[in-house]
Amino acid sequence: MDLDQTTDNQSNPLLEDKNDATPNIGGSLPIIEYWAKHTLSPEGAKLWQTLLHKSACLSCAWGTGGQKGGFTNENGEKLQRCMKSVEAISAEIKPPVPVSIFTENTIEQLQKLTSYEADRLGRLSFPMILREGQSHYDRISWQEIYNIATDAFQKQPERVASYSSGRSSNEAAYLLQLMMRVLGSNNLADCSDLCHAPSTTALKQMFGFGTSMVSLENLEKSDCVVLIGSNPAYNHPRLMNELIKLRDRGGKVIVINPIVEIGLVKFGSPAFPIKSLLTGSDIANLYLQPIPGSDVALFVGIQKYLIEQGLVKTAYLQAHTEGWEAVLESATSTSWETITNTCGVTKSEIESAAKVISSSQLVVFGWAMGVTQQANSVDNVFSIANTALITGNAGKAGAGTMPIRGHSNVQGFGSMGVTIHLKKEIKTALEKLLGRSLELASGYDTRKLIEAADAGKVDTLICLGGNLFSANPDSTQAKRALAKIDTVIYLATKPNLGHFHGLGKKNTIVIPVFARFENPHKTTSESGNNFVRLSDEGTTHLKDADLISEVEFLTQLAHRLHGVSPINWLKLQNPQYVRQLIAQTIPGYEKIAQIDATKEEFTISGRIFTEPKFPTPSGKAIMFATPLPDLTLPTQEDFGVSESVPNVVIALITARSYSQHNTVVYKLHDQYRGMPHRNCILMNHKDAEKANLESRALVTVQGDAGKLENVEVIYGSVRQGAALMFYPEANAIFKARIDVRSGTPAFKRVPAIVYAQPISTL
Ligand SMILES: Nc1nc2c(c(=O)[nH]1)N[C@H]1C(S)=C(S)[C@@H](COP(=O)(O)OP(=O)(O)OC[C@H]3O[C@@H](n4cnc5c(=O)[nH]c(N)nc54)[C@H](O)[C@@H]3O)O[C@H]1N2
Ligand SMILES: Nc1nc2c(c(=O)[nH]1)N[C@H]1C(S)=C(S)[C@@H](COP(=O)(O)OP(=O)(O)OC[C@H]3O[C@@H](n4cnc5c(=O)[nH]c(N)nc54)[C@H](O)[C@@H]3O)O[C@H]1N2
Ligand code: SF4
Ligand SMILES: [Mo]
Repeated sequence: MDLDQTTDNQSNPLLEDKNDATPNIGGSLPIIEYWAKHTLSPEGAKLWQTLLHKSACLSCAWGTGGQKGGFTNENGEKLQRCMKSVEAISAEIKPPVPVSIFTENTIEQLQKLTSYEADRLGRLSFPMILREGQSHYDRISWQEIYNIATDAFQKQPERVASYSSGRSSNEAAYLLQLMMRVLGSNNLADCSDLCHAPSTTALKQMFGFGTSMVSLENLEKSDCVVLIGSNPAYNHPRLMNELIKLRDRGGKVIVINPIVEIGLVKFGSPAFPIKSLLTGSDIANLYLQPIPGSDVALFVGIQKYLIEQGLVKTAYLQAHTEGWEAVLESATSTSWETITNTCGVTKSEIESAAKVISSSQLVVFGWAMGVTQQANSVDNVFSIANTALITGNAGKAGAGTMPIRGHSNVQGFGSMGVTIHLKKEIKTALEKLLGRSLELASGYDTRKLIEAADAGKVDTLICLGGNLFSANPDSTQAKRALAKIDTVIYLATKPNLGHFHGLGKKNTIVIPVFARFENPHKTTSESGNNFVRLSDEGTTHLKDADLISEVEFLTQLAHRLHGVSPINWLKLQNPQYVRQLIAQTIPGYEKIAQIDATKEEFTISGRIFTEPKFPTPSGKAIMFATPLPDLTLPTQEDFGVSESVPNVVIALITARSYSQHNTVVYKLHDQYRGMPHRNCILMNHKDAEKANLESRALVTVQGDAGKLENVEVIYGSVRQGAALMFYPEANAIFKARIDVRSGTPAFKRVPAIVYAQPISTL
């Protein structure tokens, strides 16, 4: 939909299908109401103190805070702190979970809690254990934890594993992988396996490195942003400020998303209180709604139009890329009919997008989970980057490929070597450090870890943050798999459903840790824009609590496992020394060696590309042709649903509501999509009518692993054939279908059947 052709957004045809409960603008007043409510509440003083503390924002990887102060970004711009960061802090400054919650409730009772209820219990404040055959979590001493953990890790290296989530520090991440690798284990599963692994996989092959090539400074030079499968109005709110500024300087925004996300049409940003906050700023010039999972077809279509019109930058391709002929050939030989049938976007809309891209000077291609959580996700990323290269938009300031990363330090985990695909340079550096060669097996990523555990091949698991149980597809399998692991150790700030459902066979230990702004020492983290921030030491509001820093726990455990040579782990309790090791062994991180003295935050060297010379063997970008996906959905029969039941089979998108952070739910409703509670399905009214379903009808949504009942139908601006439900609840109903090259599940295209709730169960 070309929004430049519509003058009045109230009658914007894109919004025709939206329900009455949905506002006409994203962001805006509810943000201010939220700020006011929380900053003026009894927790307000602590909230302000934390917001002003010199530490990196906890929430998303766009990154802000650090040494420049709570509200300033790396370019020195002020007012750069969004409501999501308040939401995240507010969750961490809650009082401790009362001891009685654990003494008075059996594990079965705790299992009845929802994600929302579990988080609202408060902060974890003492270590505890659930032993085999016991009904309650009991407090445990540190001595006993270390005894159990030391025994548990003295197993064959391939039978121990770790999982991590990107909120912990670089220092903790580095220690985790070092401890595991000294053990001889390469089983370093990480939440990025469920997230941007396809971006890393594809970009490494194409450009020789796997992160964004665009800095914030360079983004501010671009005159067009193509935003694919990303909803920054919810998940990276400050990116919205960049889009508003881009529109102000006459640039264009193309949004590619099966759902009309209201904030991507119009967004009211508090960073611009006068011109934007109340009235909203226009965001998308062009809004394309492909069938979920079909982005490759859309991008091949864009390429085909550019070829047909002679708009391909052939000289650039010849000079700076390899494999371009096959990519052009493949787009040429794919028919328009195949392209438009696969993606469900008209040829004229594809042409509009191609015209905007080719007539812009500096185009940034940004994407998130709509692209990566697909069965052909690596091809998705290839097709986007191919388009960037065909138009000469890689390797110059103001243009390029920009995966929009998730957790606030998820990218740092990858840099620190928390991955089963350890870079050769890091391996060599670690070998030098250890004075011996590292024999590393192929290792378990997150899905392989669940499969291996389910097959009884894992004895011990340490989870540095996160919620492995809720984050995975097929909750029944995840629970069963974890229950086959003898010892599961969780390090966490808050209780979550993983601690109640993801239970080990013999021992489940929950260790309470300091949040980023509470650690007794400085830590660092890395944003999606490759900027390293330093967080100062702090204190916790939890009086008399028995918390530990992640760095201390990992070094204590590693010391017990590995002794003092060749690494003196106890010395590494001071993270300054960890930073010295990072500087020696992690490419691009050399400057971290001085950060304690200089406090100088920095952009990692060798990542931001302003010239089309890439770290591949030939110095050229390598292009890959991308086959179109087969998106056939199963039939009613495949789901075993009787023909007499009116139904509709849809491609279900499982995504985030406005108020949740990953598996943790902060508020039950989603005001911007008009969804009043978590058990809703957002559908196109035409699909609902096919199954005789009125708005607000109660339905069953069934996948290949289970069903959710009493789900309320909400009509919304979703393209036909697609629907949306919230994660993690939806993980109960489908099995993992993964992209084989990256291991990432297709969370954004879950085949499901929707039918009216049988009267007897109402
Ligand atoms: N407040 C908040 N911030 C967060 C998070 C959070 O939970 N809450 N999580 C963090 C993390 S770990 C991550 S990974 C990011 C996630 O950030 P996002 O990727 O923005 O989040 P999602 O809600 O999973 O999905 C994004 C969009 O993909 C679209 N989509 C679905 N299928 C397709 C498709 O086939 N093609 C296209 N083009 N689009 C599609 C959906 O309609 C949705 O708008 O956010 C990070 N920031
Ligand atoms: N269906 C579906 N499933 C998905 C997705 C989807 O879009 N759809 N998205 C996937 C994505 S992108 C991701 S990234 C994963 C997220 O999966 P995870 O990263 O595993 O889960 P989170 O919900 O982010 O983890 C939250 C927990 O982290 C702990 N925590 C918070 N801060 C800290 C800290 O500083 N230290 C420690 N040690 N613990 C801390 C708290 O106990 C909190 O309860 O889920 C994936 N699963
Ligand atoms: S955009 Fe992300 S990093 Fe920036 S303040 Fe908001 S949550 Fe924090
Ligand atoms: Mo993520």
